[in-house]
Amino acid sequence: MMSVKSVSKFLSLVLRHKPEVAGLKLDPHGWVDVDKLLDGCQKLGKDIDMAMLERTVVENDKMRFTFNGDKTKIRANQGHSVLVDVEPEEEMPPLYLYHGTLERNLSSIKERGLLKMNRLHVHLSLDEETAEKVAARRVGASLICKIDSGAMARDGYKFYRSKNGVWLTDHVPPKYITYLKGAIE
Ligand code: HQG
Repeated sequence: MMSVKSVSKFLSLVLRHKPEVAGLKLDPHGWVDVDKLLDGCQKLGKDIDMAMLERTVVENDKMRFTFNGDKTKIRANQGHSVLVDVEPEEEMPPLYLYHGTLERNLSSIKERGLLKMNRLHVHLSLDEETAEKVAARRVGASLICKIDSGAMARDGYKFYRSKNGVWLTDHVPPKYITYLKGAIE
């Protein structure tokens, strides 16, 4: 029996980045049919049934996935590299947001700001602690960027909030960033 965590990892791969590994295509809003997903999992020898999908949606630590109303479709709430519109709400951000990264990215971020890289948005955290956790996913000294999101909003930059509360934007230019940890001038 797979753990909720390993099912979540596999769903992140399929529902955000590589639906083709399970023989699937995301619809324009990122949904896939639950039946087709379960079929695809079976074909890959993954022991995932509807009960396990339900547990993964409910118990997932970051609420990464959502069912539609009658649970015939499922999608990831954010984090995609596949071009879909999961309809995050445009919202006024708090005065500051945070982004956890590695110190080795400092000079590039100072030059170019925060870029989306492979994903559809730059992902920002509500607090420093969450940003630390994001940074800690990778090996190396961490760097926390403090974003003057209030100033960005006043300057016309748009912010979105995903269904699971992650703040998203398209680009953070260097002038809105201060560096809280690991910053070496
Ligand atoms: C970095 C996880 C050099 C950026 C997390 C990051 C998050 C630059 C990496 C979510 C740069 C991209 C997203 C620049 C950005 N020069 N490096 N100019 N601009 N970068 O994984 O924010 O568990 O696409 O700092 O918790 O790390 O998957 O983004 O290090 O919420 O749900 O380029 O993924 O959530 O990496 O993570 P990623 P991220 P889940």
